[in-house]
This record gives sequence, C-alpha cells and structure tokens, in this order.
Amino acid sequence: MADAQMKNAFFLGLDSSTQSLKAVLIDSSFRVQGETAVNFDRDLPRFGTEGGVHRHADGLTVTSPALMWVAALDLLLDRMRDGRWPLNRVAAVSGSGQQHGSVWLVRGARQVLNRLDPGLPLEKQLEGIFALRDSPVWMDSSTTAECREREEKMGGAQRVADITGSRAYERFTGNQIAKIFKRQPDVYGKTERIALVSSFMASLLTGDYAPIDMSDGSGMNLLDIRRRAWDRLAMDVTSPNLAEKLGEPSPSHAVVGRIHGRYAKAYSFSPNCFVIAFSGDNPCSLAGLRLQKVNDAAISMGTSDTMFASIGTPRPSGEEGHIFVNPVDPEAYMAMLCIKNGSLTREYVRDMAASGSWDEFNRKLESTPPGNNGNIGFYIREPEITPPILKTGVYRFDGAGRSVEAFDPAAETRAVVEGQFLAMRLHARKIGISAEKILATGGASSNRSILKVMADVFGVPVYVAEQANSAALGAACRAFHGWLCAMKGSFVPFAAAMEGAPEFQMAFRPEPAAHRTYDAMLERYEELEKRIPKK
Ligand code: ADP
Ligand code: XUL
Repeated sequence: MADAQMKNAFFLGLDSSTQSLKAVLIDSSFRVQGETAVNFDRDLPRFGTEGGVHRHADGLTVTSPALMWVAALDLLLDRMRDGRWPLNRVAAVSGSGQQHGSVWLVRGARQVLNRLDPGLPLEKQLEGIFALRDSPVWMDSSTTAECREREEKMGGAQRVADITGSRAYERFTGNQIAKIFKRQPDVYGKTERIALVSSFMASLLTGDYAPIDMSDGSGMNLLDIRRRAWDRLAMDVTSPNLAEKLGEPSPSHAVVGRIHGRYAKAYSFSPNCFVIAFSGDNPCSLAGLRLQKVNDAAISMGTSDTMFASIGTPRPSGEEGHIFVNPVDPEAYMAMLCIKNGSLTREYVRDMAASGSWDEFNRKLESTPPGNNGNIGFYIREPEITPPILKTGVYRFDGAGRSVEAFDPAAETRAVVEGQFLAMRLHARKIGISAEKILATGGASSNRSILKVMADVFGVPVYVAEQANSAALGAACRAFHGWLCAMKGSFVPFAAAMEGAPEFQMAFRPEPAAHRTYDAMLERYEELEKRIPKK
C-alpha cells in the first residue's frame, strides 16, 4: 500500500531557525518541488528583532518573542497557499528548530491549541498561551551559575557529560529552566508545558502538546542519552515537578499526531496528513546530508557554525562538544561542536573590511595567500561556546605572535575565515571527529571562496548539496522516513528509505601546499588560543 501511495505523495519540512522560518517541499524521489521562507526581521518588523533575537543589556541574555514564531507560521502557510503548493497531497510534515530554546506554555494552553479556528490568525488565538513571552534561545549565555551548580550536584562536569552527552552548557535548556525557576518562580508555577522550539512548532500543527524528540532532547542536560529517558538526578537538580512539565520524550521518527483540522480547512491539507516529531536543526541537517559514518563530517554555516558526524559508541567529553541521540537511527548517536561566532561574525568583518559586500569580501579573501602571512585573528563578537570564551573582544596576532591592533582589510577577511576553520579542526579532533570528507551546508555554504579555505584547512574534499538549507530538507526527509515507518508498521533503516536520493556535488579538493601551511598554523593557533582572556 505504501508504495502506491508514495508515488503521488509530497513531504514537507519546516525549519524554525534563528533568523527565519523556512519550508521545503519534496516529492517521493526527494526532488525539491517548493521552497519559501519568512525572515523575522524583514517580514515581521513589529517584533523588533535583530537577526531574529533580542539581545539584553547584560550582554548575556538573548531571547526571541515566542509569538513571532506563531505569526511566522501563518505567513509561511499563506505563501505556500498563494504559491499553489499541492498541500492536499502532503502525506507527512516534519520540522527542525533552532536547538535549546524553550517555549513556556500556561495551564490551559492545550485546550486553546485543541480548538484552533481556521477563520482567525494563529497570533490572535494564541497570544494568551505563553507563561513567558520572551523565550530564551541558544545564543543566551546567562546561566553560568546554574551550570556550575548542576556540575557540582551531579558529581562533576565529566559525570554530567557521561549521562547527558555534554557537560553543563549555558544555552542547554535544563540550565535555562533552573534559572527561570529560581528568578521567576511565578512563571515556573503557572507553566503547564515547557516545549523546545522544535516541539512547539509541531504543537502548532497538531493542535496539542507534541513531545520533545530524543535527539533535540539531548540538548538539555536532562536526558540520559543511553537509556533515552529523562535522568532523575539531572531533573531533580533543575526544578521540582519537571517531568510532568516536559512530557515523555519520543523517538525522532515517531508520528506525533495528524495535522489539526484548521490547516485542512484553511490551507487544504489532507486531514490524514501525519506530523512526524520535529527535531533540532543540527540533527535535521545530519538527516538532510545523510551522514552515516564518523569520517563523513558536515560543517553547517548558519547563524552559528557547527560541525558534526554520526557515531556508534558515545564517548562524551567533560570539556567540550556534544553527543546527541541520532535523529534517524535510534541505536546510534551524533557528535557535534558549536561555534557561536559564525555568520554574524563573518558579516561583521564583511561590513568592516569589505563595504558590506560578499563579492568584495571574496575578492579580498582571494587576494591573500593561504596562511595569511602568519596573521591570526580571534573574533569573539558574542560570548563563544567552542572554545568557551565568555569575554567578547577581537584579538589579532602577527606572524611573530605579537598582538596587533588591526590587519589590513584583505588580511582581516582571511583571518576571520581561517580562524573559524582552524578552531573547528582543532576542537573536532578532540571529540573524535576526524573528517575524510566534509559536506558543507547553511547560508554561507553558497560562498565558494569560503569553501575553498575549508577544503585547504581540513585537507579533505568538500561537497555541497544543491539545497543549502539542509535542515529544512532534512526535516522533509524525516517526514518521509517517519511516514514510511508508520506505513510499514516497523522501523525502516534511514539509508534504505533514502535510496535514490540525489548525490552531492564536490566543490573543492584541497591543495596540498596550502594544506601543509595550515598543518603548521594549527599549532600556533592552539598556542595563541590559550592566550585569549576567557572571562
Ligand atoms: P539560520 O538557519 O541560522 O537562520 P542560515 O543557514 O539561513 O541561518 O544562514 C544565514 C546566514 O548566511 C546569514 O547570516 C549570512 O551571513 C550567510 N550568508 C548568506 N549568503 C552568504 C554569502 N554569499 N557568503 C557568506 N555568507 C552568506
Ligand atoms: C547547537 C546550537 C545552534 C542552534 C542554532 O548546539 O546551539 O547550532 O541549534 O542553529
């Protein structure tokens, strides 16, 4: 039955990321049939965000208005309907969300979701359901006290990592929850459900509380990644009665419900359309890039830069990096590191050194030699995650290791790109990812000058997908995978489900001479990194 139905079916993937909400529609041969997006700053200026977020005066707190994500969903659906997407043929939808962010829903929110009206905008119907209007997001780094407390109470950083896959990190949801419980007990008290961005967006579609999936749930410092259940101790050190506020975590390929009747009436979805558990953006990218082996790594360059790979045996580090439950293989894991100073930091250098133009940025970058004549820069515009550098600042060193005030504009462009990839290479090695090939994705992966530096720094070939937004594409592939498992009545290996998907194109092979330069530079980079003030 599945085979006949599959032929005519479409699968929809949404990606609720930091700066935008995107949609990708695929057919059952994995060809992209539609793409659209809502940019939060440009399309919803009434929420007053910059880069999708509000940065608070303390320099550490970063939030996004939860209602903005609600408004964005209606706008995105309107665009799909106006673009005459065949939404009536969508067999399943899934989604991706920026990781770690939390959405706080008041008692009674579930009934409001159940009763969604097709005739009214979502924003009007849902403005009262939030216990907290401003959702903490992954860029927040205000919970250092809660992190230290977690590590102390759970038996040290390594112990926290052994259980949850990561030592305590400021942006991880458990530490954000502990902070809100302590500082805003009234908010905590009136909260019935704490969702992740991913499970919240799924809830909007099902009209009910959708579960947190185990892969995105691994970014909370609360889940026992081996038992795939909330860890009692991790929950107890966070706040009281947390399990009931979180609900049970679900496998990432699970059907979490059917689309609510509102969307059938207003947007002509089939009432049978399945909603497959939404997951984090990095897990969804891993699905979209079909990463199977530890030596097939991906580098995603969105608002944040991340590097990740599938792994079999988890060996979490108490110092850096993360292990998550794998989003497409319930027996496996993924290893990842996250660098906060990604696209927005490249944009800062583009604006400072290349008149705000990527073309000029690329010309300047290409006018300088690999190794940048020994110049190395650290551009910590936001408190950094990898390596942990909470104090912001820009640090530049010349070939003799002397600290300098500025580089010439061309050297500046090369320093930011080389510095980011050297940091990734150094730290990825420490969490057991040693890439033999790299799949590049995210907004900046459309920039070939940047990809060339990536290939030379790592000394491996770099591939790109036709679709730079692998998170939304991965969500669509997961919609297909979850639907197939449901139709067959048992788990189907993801690789088998994805047979026939288009190959990735090689963008660059490394140049051996350039790569040798970077081998030597890596040691200097590591030494200089130690000299940067961390707090
Ligand atoms: P997210 O999913 O985190 O919201 P995206 O993956 O959509 O982010 O990437 C958005 C970023 O892509 C922008 O901040 C921008 O800096 C970057 N970007 C877009 N085009 C280019 C380009 N040609 N060169 C470098 N970066 C680019
Ligand atoms: C991953 C992380 C970011 C967000 C936003 O741990 O914090 O990559 O998922 O993209």
